[in-house]
Amino acid sequence: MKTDISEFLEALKSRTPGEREFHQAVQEVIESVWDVYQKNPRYQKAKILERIVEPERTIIFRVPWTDDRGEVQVNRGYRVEFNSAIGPYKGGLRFHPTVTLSVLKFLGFEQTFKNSLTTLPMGGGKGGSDFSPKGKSDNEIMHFCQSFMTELFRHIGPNTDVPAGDIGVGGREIGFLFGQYKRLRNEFTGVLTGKGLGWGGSLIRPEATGFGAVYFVHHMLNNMGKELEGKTFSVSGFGNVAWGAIIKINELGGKVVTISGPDGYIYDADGIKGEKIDYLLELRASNNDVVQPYATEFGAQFIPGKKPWECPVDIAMPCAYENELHLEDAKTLVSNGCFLVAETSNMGCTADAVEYLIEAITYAPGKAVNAGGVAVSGLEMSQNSIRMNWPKEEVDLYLHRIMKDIHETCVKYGRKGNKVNYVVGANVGGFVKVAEAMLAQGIV
Ligand code: 2IT
Repeated sequence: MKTDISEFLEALKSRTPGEREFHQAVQEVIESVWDVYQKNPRYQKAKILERIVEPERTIIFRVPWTDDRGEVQVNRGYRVEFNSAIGPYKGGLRFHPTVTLSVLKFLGFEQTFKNSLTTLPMGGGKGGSDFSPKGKSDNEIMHFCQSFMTELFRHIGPNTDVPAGDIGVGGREIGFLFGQYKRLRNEFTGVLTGKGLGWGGSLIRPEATGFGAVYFVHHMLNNMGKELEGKTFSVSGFGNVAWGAIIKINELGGKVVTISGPDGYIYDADGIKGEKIDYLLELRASNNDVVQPYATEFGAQFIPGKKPWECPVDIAMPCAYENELHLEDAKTLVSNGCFLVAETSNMGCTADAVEYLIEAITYAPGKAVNAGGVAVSGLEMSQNSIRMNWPKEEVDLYLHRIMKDIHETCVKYGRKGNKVNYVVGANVGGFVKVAEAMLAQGIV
């Protein structure tokens, strides 16, 4: 069996040389679904796996713009329309200097299974640019967004492809992108999610990824006969996802002692709570991408150049970037008493860290844990379609129900003795629905 998997992966690698992140994401899914695939000749005959790893369409384009000094800048824009078997392509846009085709293919591939898990009708896609918002003025960000949309608008639409935010793309960027789309199309539609509340956005969308992740952790803990209350958490990052998670952990009686940035991490023994949480929004809006100022503001410890995984906690939630938690970090966490890692960033743990964590403690992958973000994007699409805004309580209820359903799906497909393998559960659960839809729709 192993040889077949490695043959498949070798073939993929030779067709997509150098796409390291994409290979990593595919390998994890293929290893999880291989048994199901082997037992299902219908899937094999229709070459579901061969087709599912090939994006339906990849768009790459030039994004020229002029900075505040009048100098011409050139970035590269992308949209990877990965899979539309169960709905329009759906997934975020990432603006960050590390963006490459490989990164967006891994994200679009993951998004396909994540969106399937949400139970909502959304296909998978991802896009973005190597543009760095760091140190840019609002005016420069607007000009960049307008130029980016001047090409992207012809490829997307409310029933075709619905982008949203990701790293470097928040409410401000979605506003600029939406404005330009509307101007070019002369159409006010739900083509993007994460919009402002007064113009088609959904309540809870900014908090949704973090809230959903904590709901998921709550169900994991319940399944182990444990409670969230009184547990200590380490969180990485300080952006939208970390912020939402920290709010909800506090609400449910947990304590968060770390956040991090590219410059190092903060250790706050008293817990990140109250006005300290609001301060994260200020940090993010400053466009500086550093966490050190938090230490000065609140007299907490700042540990430069390090990641927060060396702190003793009960639960770790990586909320920043792919491959931010390595095998050594995982071992340190476990030896300091950590019993649960809920990956909240997309592919936040390296493959060897995942392998270790599954055996050593309880681990759940990003595509299950962080699906609340795109789930509420799906709810924003529903509200736009019926031209309604649901109250906060209603959106939150849906979100909680969806996260509970995803947890149940993981348990259904991933139960192994008295443990749950959440990687197998999430991958198989997400895969089967997409595979069945692809089968029903013929060779397309
Ligand atoms: O990784 C993700 O799921 C997102 N960035 C959110 C995507 C979305 O369409 O809301």
